[in-house]
Amino acid sequence: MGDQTLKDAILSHLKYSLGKDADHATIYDWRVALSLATRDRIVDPWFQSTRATYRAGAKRVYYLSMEFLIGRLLEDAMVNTGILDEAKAAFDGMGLPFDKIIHDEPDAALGNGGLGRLAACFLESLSTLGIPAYGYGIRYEHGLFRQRFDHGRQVEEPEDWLTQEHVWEFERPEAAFEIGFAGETFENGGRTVWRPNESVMAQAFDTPVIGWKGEWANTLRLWGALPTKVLDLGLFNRGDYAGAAEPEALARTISRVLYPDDTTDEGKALRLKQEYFFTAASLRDILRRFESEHSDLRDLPKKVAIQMNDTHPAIAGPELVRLLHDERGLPFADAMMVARGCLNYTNHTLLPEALERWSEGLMGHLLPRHMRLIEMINESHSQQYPGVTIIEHDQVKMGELSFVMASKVNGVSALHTELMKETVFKDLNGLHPERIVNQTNGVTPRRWLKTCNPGLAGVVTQAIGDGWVGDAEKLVELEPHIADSGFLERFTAAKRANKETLSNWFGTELGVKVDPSAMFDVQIKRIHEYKRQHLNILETIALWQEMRDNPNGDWTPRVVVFGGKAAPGYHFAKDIIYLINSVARVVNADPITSKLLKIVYPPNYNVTLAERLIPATDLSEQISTAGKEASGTGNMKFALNGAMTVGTLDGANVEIREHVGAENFFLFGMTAQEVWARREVEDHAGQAIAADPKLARALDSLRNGTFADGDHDRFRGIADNVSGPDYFLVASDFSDYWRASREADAAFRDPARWARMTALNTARSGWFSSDRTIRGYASEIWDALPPKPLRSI
Ligand code: 26M
Repeated sequence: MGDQTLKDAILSHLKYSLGKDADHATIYDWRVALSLATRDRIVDPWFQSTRATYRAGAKRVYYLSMEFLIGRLLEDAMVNTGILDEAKAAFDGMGLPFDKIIHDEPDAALGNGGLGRLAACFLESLSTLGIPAYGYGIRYEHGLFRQRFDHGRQVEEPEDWLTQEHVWEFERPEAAFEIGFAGETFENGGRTVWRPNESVMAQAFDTPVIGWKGEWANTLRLWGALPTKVLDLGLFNRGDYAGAAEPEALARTISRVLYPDDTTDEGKALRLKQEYFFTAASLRDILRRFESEHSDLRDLPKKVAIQMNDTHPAIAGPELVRLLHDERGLPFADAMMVARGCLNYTNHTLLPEALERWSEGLMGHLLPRHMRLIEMINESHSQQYPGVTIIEHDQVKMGELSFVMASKVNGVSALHTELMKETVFKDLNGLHPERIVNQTNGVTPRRWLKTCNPGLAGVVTQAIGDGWVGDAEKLVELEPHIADSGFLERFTAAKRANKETLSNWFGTELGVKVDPSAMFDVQIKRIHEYKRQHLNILETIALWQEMRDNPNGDWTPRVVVFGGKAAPGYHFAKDIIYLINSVARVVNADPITSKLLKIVYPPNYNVTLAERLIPATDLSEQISTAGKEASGTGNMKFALNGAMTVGTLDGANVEIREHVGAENFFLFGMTAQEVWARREVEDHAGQAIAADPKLARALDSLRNGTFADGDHDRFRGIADNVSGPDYFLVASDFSDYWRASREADAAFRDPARWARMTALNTARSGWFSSDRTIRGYASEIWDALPPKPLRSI
């Protein structure tokens, strides 16, 4: 390989890896050849990283997560290895469509939303910082479902990213562990032995994750489930072909599909099996690696830091105790100490319906030894610290279990961490006041500015050089340039170009014509009542109604964009989707407002679509009921890309506003404390509706068939909810939201002011880099350092 040009490497892969002649190669062939040539540039730094870690005897970080929402990998890998321009030139030179080749890559949707995308950003930052780390998860055959709209209603279709070969991974047949379930336990020579009666193989698939400037690469190791015995030949020979294939089918269901629910805990047996499957395989791999280098298990916490991404891998606590105590003979108390010394837990939500609980019955059946160990952990904890229990109403509370088994427990924004201390973990925090720490989330500026927004990134680099890519806090160096009208013009022109590209895409892909000079107002995230997409659409309806009353008024034209999926069983969220699409159909066909308002809802929101929408956004909608959104990370991506935010004091919005300045943020709504007080007010929704005729009229339109093609009952559920219980206080926050939105309109009509404010958002968002977040985890939670200083940072 060595001195081979990239173009030669691509052609050679096309010929020798794909067996294709350049004259007959398809877009797919070119994409795979380019990916393999790029991958070749990653393998050497990957090996060197492994060797450097081994030589230094460095501590390793293990990030255990049910989800890694990695999206596409090719463009990001080319950017980080610095070959993007050369690759583009090679394809331009051959007369081949580079963009089309890049966009041929499937989007790996191995996650639901924020939690999974955070894990992906963290892996990239760990590599950028040169911290030895492994991500451990599940190699789902089917990622998050594909969303399609049928007459405005969400329809789910299976996603099948693995039908094409996944070019980034290396299969590791030799790295496999047998994982057991159920069965019984017995005593043997003073030790407890678990004899499972069901088992599957966990086999490793490794994907290298390359950091900025291509100097360091860590590993994402995903486990696929395989049968322990391929075929029951006895059954087969007797002609029972279905029975013979059963072990295989059973085993493969474990890594078959990602659960598509990002809040409600359904308590399904297969989900618990998935959790134990990947956690147990990962821990065995971690111990194997440790034992190949060290002999004293008590040193484990010096060499191993394990991060549990939410409670999904919480079984790591009892499993590690089992491996140390039952299988390796450490006394129980010592095994507990060692396990706790390694483990840490991140909490991502305060919503009670999302806190995982497993029934003792199911846990006792699938994991009998673990159930017993959980009882022992509970007893030993409550002996020392009476007043808290891990087991309640015949259920194991996974949050409490994780807390008790962790050295550090962290929240994901300053507000969320404080609320954790006051609510879900109030009692445990009282007993262990030093355990809860905050690590405000972040996003990688490589993918979320440099790669997805090359136009704006170029403007930034022209002004301050490219040091910001590896050190995003350097973006503050943009501030002096904001006085320069030439800089502001280039900044605005980059945004404008992105809006034109997106407008064309809306036209060709969705058949909606929008004006790129309008304000692009975007809300993209999972559909949830607490995120309040229904507040947004109600305000949009009210705006449309006001515009129709006075079409010659001084309006700021808007394109209101929504993106997001609803969990298949979440009926209220699906009604919100249907409402948005129904309103869009009516509004977009209205000749009176056609120059003033459009509503666009592209289906199948995913990482790739986010990369398209965020660079073209003027106004970012972050409007959750205060106290409910743990952090948000989309909010950071928008600010970084020069969008203004209209938002509540929730999650990381609070810190974004502090960083960019209150005058550069459209704040509205109640605080978390005011939300709690407001819920106690009798008929709070009725009062708010009575006080705001615009809200009353918008709600009426949901009941009078305006958007329902004569079906007057179609949106009654949403209207009644907002008028009645309104737990998420849509009605009570409506008037202030309207006010803030009109302030945004006014600011947008002053282009010089808008340009300044948006440029300040970019300049002051560097703190929200996941590099900063990972440095925080490394020093306050993991005690992990890079084994060698990297040249670039
Ligand atoms: C649980 C049980 C069964 C099936 C699925 C789940 C489950 C899956 C994902 C539950 C929650 C899941 O994710 C929650 C999540 O994404 N939380 C978000 O985390 C982000 C990163 O910290 C925050 O920015 C968001 O505010 C928070 O909502």
